[in-house]
Amino acid sequence: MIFYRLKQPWLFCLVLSVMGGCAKQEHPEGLSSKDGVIVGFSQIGAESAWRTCNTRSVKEAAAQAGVQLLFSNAEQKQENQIKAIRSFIAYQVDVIAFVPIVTGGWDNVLMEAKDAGIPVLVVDRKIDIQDESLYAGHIGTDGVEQGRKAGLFLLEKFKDQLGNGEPIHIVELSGTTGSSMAMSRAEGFREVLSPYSQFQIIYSESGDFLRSKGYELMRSILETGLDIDVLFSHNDSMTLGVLNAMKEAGLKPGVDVVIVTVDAEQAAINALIRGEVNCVIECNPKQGPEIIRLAQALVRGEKIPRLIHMEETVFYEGEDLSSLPPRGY
Ligand code: GYE
Repeated sequence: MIFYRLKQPWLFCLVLSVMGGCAKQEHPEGLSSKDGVIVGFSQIGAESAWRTCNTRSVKEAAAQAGVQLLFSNAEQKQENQIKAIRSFIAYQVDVIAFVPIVTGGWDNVLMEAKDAGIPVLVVDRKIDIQDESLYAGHIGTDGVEQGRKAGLFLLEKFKDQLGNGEPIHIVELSGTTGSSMAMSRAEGFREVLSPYSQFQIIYSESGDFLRSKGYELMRSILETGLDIDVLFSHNDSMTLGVLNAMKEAGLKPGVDVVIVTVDAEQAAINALIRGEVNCVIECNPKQGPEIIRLAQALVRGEKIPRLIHMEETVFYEGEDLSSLPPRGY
């Protein structure tokens, strides 16, 4: 089946709709990346403000660079990502970029991309794969470091209690099960706190990075009467749901329960300023310019770094954030 690189992305959708998993055909005569770079981008969904900002960043960067972006929203399903990647292969894109919703299950489809001679960029989250040559590089954020930062904040916050033997009860709402982000944030958090036996994670459950699940989980936790000193939430969306549940239960979040959250979307910064959360760890979603730059380098046949982490900071309670520019997500 020969698929000519149709210049109209809407035709891609047509291709996508009739596609099974076809191997790429030989480049049709006369078409090459000189005709403009085409990047196939498989995004996991729109589960959080962070994710929608990540998508916007890629789309804006592609438009700015004159790169044609074939965009697929997988709606949180890995099988949709695999289908989209196969369609990008059939469409003969120049580069495939994708956000792996979970770490496993990518070997076969990435082998197909390799066989088709299409370089792959892993974006945001990481993959667990036998043959590392199946992707050119990874650009994202350091989840382990984000977890460490959360732990270090708590060491500072509770420094006067350390040594008095009093347990410090932690509830953890983690991200999507099987995602590198959930596993890495949990790893870094535990790495810092495990030497201090007073810090006890008494409950850990996946809220799937969703606000609705953060609300539901916290509501059911509070109904059990669990004594919570700290909440470590793997993303702001879940935290925003938690805040509603705590207030409904008559609790003062940020006062009755110390809250550490990750992403640093505007709503979380606003909650920090209101004193409803105590520490916001930045996870930078604005990866678009770097992603497009790396894709263009791959099209030029250049090697790219295997791993690029975005610059990130931490926002603490009591900080003067009056000059902080709008977060954009
Ligand atoms: O923290 C969350 C999104 O993979 C870093 O996924 C991303 C995470 C982010 O749903 O808001």
